[in-house]
This record gives sequence, C-alpha cells and structure tokens, in this order.
Amino acid sequence: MFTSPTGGKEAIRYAIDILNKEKGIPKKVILRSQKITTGSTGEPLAALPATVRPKAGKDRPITVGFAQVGMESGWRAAHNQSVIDAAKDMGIQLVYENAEQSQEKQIAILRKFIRQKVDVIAFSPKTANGWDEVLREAKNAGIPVILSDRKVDVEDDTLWTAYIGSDFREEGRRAGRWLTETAQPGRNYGIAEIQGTANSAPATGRKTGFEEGIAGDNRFRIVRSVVGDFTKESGKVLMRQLLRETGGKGIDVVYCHNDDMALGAVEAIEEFGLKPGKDIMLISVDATKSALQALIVGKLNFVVECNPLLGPQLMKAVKDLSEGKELPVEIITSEGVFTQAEAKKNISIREY
Ligand code: GYE
Repeated sequence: MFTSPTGGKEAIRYAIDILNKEKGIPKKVILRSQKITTGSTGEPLAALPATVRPKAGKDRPITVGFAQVGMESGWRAAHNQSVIDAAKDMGIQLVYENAEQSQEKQIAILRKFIRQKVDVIAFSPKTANGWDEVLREAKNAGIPVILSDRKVDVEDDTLWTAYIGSDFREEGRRAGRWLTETAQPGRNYGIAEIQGTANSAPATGRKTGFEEGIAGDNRFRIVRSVVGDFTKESGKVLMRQLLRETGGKGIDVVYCHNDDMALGAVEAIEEFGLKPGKDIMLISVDATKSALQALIVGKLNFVVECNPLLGPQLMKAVKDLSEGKELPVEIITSEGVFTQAEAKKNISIREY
C-alpha cells in the first residue's frame, strides 16, 4: 500500500516561510508517498528515509558533509559558491570535499563523512548509478542524504531523503519546442547533439526531453549524437570532429547540454571558417553570463536556464530536517529561457 500525502501541512509551512521572507523557497515540491508493508506480527511498516539525529547540544551547529562532483563548468562554480555561501549565512558547519569528476573519489568522500558522523550528507552525484551500497551505509548510520542538482537511480528510494534541483527533461523539451517554433516551414534541419557526462541525470533528461520537444516534426533529424563531459574542451574537440567528418555539411543545428560545451563548439565552428549562430545554429542549457553574452552577439541562438543557485534551498532543507520537519521528496527550482532579446534585457542583473 502507498500513502498519498495531502500537502496541507507543507502548504501552510511554505506560506509562512514566504511571509517571513525566508530564503530558499522552492518553485515546486513533490511530497514523498510512503510504501506501507506489514511486519512479522501484521503491524504496518512504513519504509522511511533516515532522519537527522537529535542534536548533542543546542549550541552545536548542524554539520553537513558536502561532496561536490568537480569544477567542470561555469555552472558548477556558481553552484559551489552558492552552497558555501548559504551554509555560512545559515550558521551551518560545512565539511566540503571535491571529487574532481571521479565517482570512486565521491564514494570515498561519502564514506569519510559517515566515519566523521556528520549530521547530514549532501552531494551532486556524478552519474545516476553505483550509489546503492554507500547510501545504504549512510542510512544504516542514521545520516540523511540530500541530493543536490543531480538524482541517483537506486533500488530503494528511502536511501535518500530529498532531491533539490531542476527538471532536466523539461529543459530539453524547452530547447526542442523553441526549435519547432522558430524553424522555417518546409525546410529540413540536421541536428548534432553534444551530450553531457554519460549516464548523468542532466544528460539523460536533456536528451529525452529534447527528443520529445521535436517529436513528430519531420523537419528535424538528429544526424549525430556524441558524448562530452560538460567541459568547454570536450565541446570544442567534439565539434571539430563533427566538422571534419561532415566537411561542415548537413549540420544545421547543434544542441549542447551545457554552455561550456556550446562555447567550445562556437570556437571550433569559427576555426573551421563558418559563422556560429548563422551558418550553424546553436542551442545551449545553463544560461551562465558567458553564454548570454554569446547569445547577445549572435554566436548562440537560444539558451535554456538551469539554476545553479541551490545553496539556500539546500541549507533550508537541512534546517527543516534538524527541526524534525519531513522534507518533500523533490524540491524543484524555478528557471526560464533566453532569446537574444531576453538576454539583452537581463544580462546586467544575472547573478552567475
Ligand atoms: O548543466 C553543467 C554542470 O548537473 C545541472 O552539470 C548540472 C550540470 C550543468 O557541469 O554545466
């Protein structure tokens, strides 16, 4: 049997937080539906995630172990700073480690946090799989885990307490929808896709969503789909390869899963002697300042926002946990899209 939470308590709580002008109010929350089974003597058993342990003393700050995935992009740098600043603002002790794009290192860091008996673990999982064992160890140690920015794919979803981040599939759909709405009628378009890190939640979601966004429109065909790693270098190298393989023919649009790869692709297209944004259209995701600047000068054509400023929502979730509140299973952040006109209007107020 599964519970279906009404959301009344949470609605009032968030309304009070909004009135109190609390930081980190999410755009959308999804509540956890609990699986109820019966125990050996027939008593109902709810499968629950770990909850934060009672505080040893009132004056001891909450300790959060944060395992960052790497420093691969402008988005990641903004995300990183947002987490560090929010911990400081909210008086939360942050134990920070960076896994430098290695899942092995990230797992070792989580084990170190478990040994250190932190109150809460938060991390941005590099890829979706391979976390069941270490998350089981965290749950057995009674340490709640909050997923920041990327989800995991595990057998038992009570191994993590909450996910705070974006709807990547919707980001992909927004990119695809813009293309169908602005492309010329009756013309065929060859699309090259430069994906983010293989098996990472953003790459999987953005790929699926984009295909959904252009589905049924026979003007579009994805002629190449290659795998990068969200770095500018990977975008440049892969775009060079695509241009070499095709002689620059048959690729009308490049859809990049993040800005850094798109800006790398721009450089490769210019090197090849073509005009990015004109000879070849480019669509990107993240909406960092450098991408909006490229959009303004016409080297990119459309940018979908992915909000990296998740720190306040993460630390508010930690605070709510420490006060014994139950967290929503998903806390989705708000984000939009940018055409060249919107980039010109907003560039000066962008925080990252
Ligand atoms: O799009 C990219 C970063 O996980 C949403 O990872 C994040 C992605 C983001 O390297 O720039």
